[in-house]
Amino acid sequence: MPAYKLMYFDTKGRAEVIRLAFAVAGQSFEDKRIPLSMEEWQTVKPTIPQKQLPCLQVDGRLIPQSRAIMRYLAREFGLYGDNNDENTRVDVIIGTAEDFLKSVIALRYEKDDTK
Ligand SMILES: N[C@@H](CCC(=O)N[C@@H](CS)C(=O)NCC(=O)O)C(=O)O
Repeated sequence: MPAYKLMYFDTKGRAEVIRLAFAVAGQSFEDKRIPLSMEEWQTVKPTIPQKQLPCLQVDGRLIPQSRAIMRYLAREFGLYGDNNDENTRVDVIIGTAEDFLKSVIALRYEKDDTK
């Protein structure tokens, strides 16, 4: 098995589903959490493709984009289904989770308390 290192901030956000995929697969990984204080992130950022997290390191190769990472691991761990219909059901769940996350993030930064 390759050595996996998942880089993200010290929160669930876009990384938690990836962490869950490792847990479901029983695969160990380094859960590198960069402190939300932006100091360390500003040092790390220039080394990350697309300059955003999460980013997965697989034996030294860097994979950006949370959905690409999820699909990569799902294929690696046999969690993506066995045929096109099953793959598509997984894609629907991934897309729905993304929509849900976007609405949670919007709520987090909403200034109007009544909403
Ligand atoms: N489409 C990207 C979005 C990644 C993204 O927005 N990452 C944010 C944290 S959730 C980030 O790295 N923010 C810090 C920055 O842009 O400097 C993905 O799904 O991975």
